Amino acid sequence: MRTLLAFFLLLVTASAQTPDAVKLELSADDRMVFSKNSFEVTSGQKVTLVFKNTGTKGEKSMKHNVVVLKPGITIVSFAVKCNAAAATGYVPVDKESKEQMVGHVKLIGGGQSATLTFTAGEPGEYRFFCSSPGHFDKMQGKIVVKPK
Ligand SMILES: [Cu+2]
Repeated sequence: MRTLLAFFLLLVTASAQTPDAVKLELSADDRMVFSKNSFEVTSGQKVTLVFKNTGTKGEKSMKHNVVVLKPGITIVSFAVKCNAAAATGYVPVDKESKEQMVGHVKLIGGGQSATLTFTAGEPGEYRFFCSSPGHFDKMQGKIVVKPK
């Protein structure tokens, strides 16, 4: 029995050390800062980014989103296009912009949450930010994708 338990624990430990899926948790509220600015994942991992807007003023809370860019794409250059995309939640929908993004979590208000799922691509630094106008200054970070 004890051997079996030890074996089971070993299995659990092993699977936790080499996960093929990872969940990243991020939140923000009316203070306009993200709860985390840096994440590390491994190339090939299935990543689930769960974003919560923890603002407590409901509809009156500041709205936020999360845009994840591909390596080499700078936030400053991309944010200009976001400012002009109010109709689509401050996320541009043209072909070039879509190619520059890994994806995005939609714009949400206080008390809401939303998710983005993607497979971690080539190793590198993937910048993320909130594209609501004027927010990226304080609301930004990076997902570092490590080689397998
Ligand atoms: Cu924001």
